[in-house]
Amino acid sequence: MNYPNFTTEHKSLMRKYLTKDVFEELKDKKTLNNFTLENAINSGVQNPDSGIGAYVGDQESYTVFASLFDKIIEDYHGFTKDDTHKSNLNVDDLDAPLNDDLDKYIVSTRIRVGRNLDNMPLGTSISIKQRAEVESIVSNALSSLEDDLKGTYYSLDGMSEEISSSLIKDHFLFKAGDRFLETAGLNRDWPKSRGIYHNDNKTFLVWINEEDELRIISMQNGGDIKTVFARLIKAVKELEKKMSFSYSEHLGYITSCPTNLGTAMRASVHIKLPNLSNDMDRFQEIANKYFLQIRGIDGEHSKSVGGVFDISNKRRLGVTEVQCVQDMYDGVIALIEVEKSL
Ligand code: ADP
Ligand code: CIR
Repeated sequence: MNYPNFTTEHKSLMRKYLTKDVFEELKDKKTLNNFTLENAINSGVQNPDSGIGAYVGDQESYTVFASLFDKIIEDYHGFTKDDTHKSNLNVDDLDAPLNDDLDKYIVSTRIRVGRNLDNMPLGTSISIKQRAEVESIVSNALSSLEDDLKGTYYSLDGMSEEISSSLIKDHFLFKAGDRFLETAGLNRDWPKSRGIYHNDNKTFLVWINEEDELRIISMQNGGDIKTVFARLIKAVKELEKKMSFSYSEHLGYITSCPTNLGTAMRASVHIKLPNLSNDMDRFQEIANKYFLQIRGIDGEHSKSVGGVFDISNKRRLGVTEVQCVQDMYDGVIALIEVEKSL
């Protein structure tokens, strides 16, 4: 493999930190699952507009390709090799009272965590047989959940176009054919062993075998962030009793994209900010101050529609789950104040 042909269009963190020296050091290395540097950077090489541009194949990749991933991790999360990750899933430590403004401006709230099974390669290098094993372990565990977490698993293989499009449109299901995931090897054998579990009112959902083996999701209309967080914690604790997740003392929960390490948590709101949308510089300045990321409303790399944005915590590693939600809450309160003044 030769050093990639980067152009001025390539803006990712991978492109920034894959110097010729780092490339020479890593180009012939591979993990026990045969994951190579070429596999790790393909998504960022093929998609110049990537923000990050790299995925790992397994937990070992974070050590084998450390000269690249340590720098990406430090840049994105502000987390260094000597830092340690901490967890806090106590909902009572969250200071997020509900008020009328939150319900007025927030359309819906969603909190998700990513998880991958211990002793299993990640989706980027998993075999068709192992992927089916993941689907079976996770869907069996889900079928034993009770009360408000009780639901049904729907396989994507055989799901009608009509049902999948409506689930995607209503923000419940991941979309097919994402070009970043495609070039990362995450869409191999599509749609085999992919699916979605949800309870009747779609406030608790689990995606199986998308970017991570599990995405555990709690969501509902309106701005009651604490209730959404409490439901997510309950679900995560129930699932932990039934399976073991890939975890490292240093990096927290192991995920295929380095942006999701640590808590693997993204707490987001869809929020109406039509005035602020006319001053994107100011909007971005507030987002930076509160460690927020701004996305459009149809998922990552999508656009805002009608002045509604997806606002979420940016940091996930080296901060606790409570802090991730607190970042989002504090930032949203600040955004609403500015929106009202405009
Ligand atoms: P993630 O990595 O968190 O799964 P995406 O940005 O790809 O991120 O979003 C996945 C789906 O979740 C998309 O359909 C998106 O519109 C939806 N979504 C994200 N946040 C919210 C929210 N607060 N309310 C409703 N839907 C949401
Ligand atoms: C990119 O580099 O822009 C994509 N690979 C997405 C990176 C962060 N998002 C994610 O993990 N979902």
